Amino acid sequence: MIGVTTLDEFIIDRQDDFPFATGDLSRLLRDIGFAAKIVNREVNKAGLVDITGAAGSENIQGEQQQKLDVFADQVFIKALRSGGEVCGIASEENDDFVAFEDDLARNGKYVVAIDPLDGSSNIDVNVSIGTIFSIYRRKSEKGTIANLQDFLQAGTEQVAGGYVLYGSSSMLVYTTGAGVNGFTLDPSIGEFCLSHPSMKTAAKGKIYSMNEGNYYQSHKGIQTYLDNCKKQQMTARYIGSLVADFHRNLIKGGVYLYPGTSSAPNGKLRLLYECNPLAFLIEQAGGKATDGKRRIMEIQPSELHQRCPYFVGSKDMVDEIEGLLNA
Ligand code: AHM
Ligand code: MG
Repeated sequence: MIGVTTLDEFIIDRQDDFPFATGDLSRLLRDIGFAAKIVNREVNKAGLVDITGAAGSENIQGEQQQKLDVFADQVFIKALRSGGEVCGIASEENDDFVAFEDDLARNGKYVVAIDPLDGSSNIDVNVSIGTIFSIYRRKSEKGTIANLQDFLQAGTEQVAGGYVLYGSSSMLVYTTGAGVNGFTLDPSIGEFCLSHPSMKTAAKGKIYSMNEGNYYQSHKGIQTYLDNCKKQQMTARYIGSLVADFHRNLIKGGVYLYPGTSSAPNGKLRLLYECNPLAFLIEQAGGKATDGKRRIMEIQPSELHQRCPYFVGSKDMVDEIEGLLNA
């Protein structure tokens, strides 16, 4: 298309970045882009139809209602199952991973960890929400059924990571380890179009994002950091949707904090499908992600839904937090 690069065109052009690529990863990324458009369509009409009701309840026509996050989960599973590149998917929505057993999918090279619709408390109130995804090469033999070890890989093993933001406009942002690129959905043509090439984040920004309701439950170092932010008249911004908070800070410069608290020492966020993909993106954009002690991407997971404290964003700001936590 003249003057516009669509996500699909961009992915195909970039396939040459991987010398032995067969196109499977490209197809997989395109499947995610396609599923995201379907989820986006439903998110945009969430207030119009009865889809935001509680899962399991019935609407006025006596039809089973589906919560939007359950719907999103099913859309991604369906798109990835039928694509043939993926042998299994771990999702925030399901206690266990889903292994695809049909012949086509068993031969898939990749596994995906995904939070299909993050920001659940914002779904019903028309505030931005997102999808976060992480792609790994499987460890198990092709042709077999995916197993837990395929998913319990450190973030450094990711072949791609990204998110979709369903906001005032919708965007898909991803990395395959060769920089970060952002695409905005043009609803008139139904395509994600390259709008934010080679995204970089500032070494230091003015924004800090934390649920400060947790202030008194947080480590002294975090309290000191927040006090310092206020003394320096920095800007507090917290949407409560990780993707939206992360996206804003990536563009403007800033830091997002979800520390461990006295009642939840590992914080709230999940390593596999929330922390790792965004850590991959921020590092590719020049920033940093840590749990206060360790580089997020080097943590060896032992459980699918493992949580970890999370500090992500502009490098100097994350360094300062790490310093205070370890003083
Ligand atoms: P969810 O997966 O249940 O939606 O929870 C994750 C969300 C993040 O998007 C957000 O940053 C965080 O939880 C907000 O938590 P809190 O309400 O404790 O501030
Ligand atoms: Mg989530």
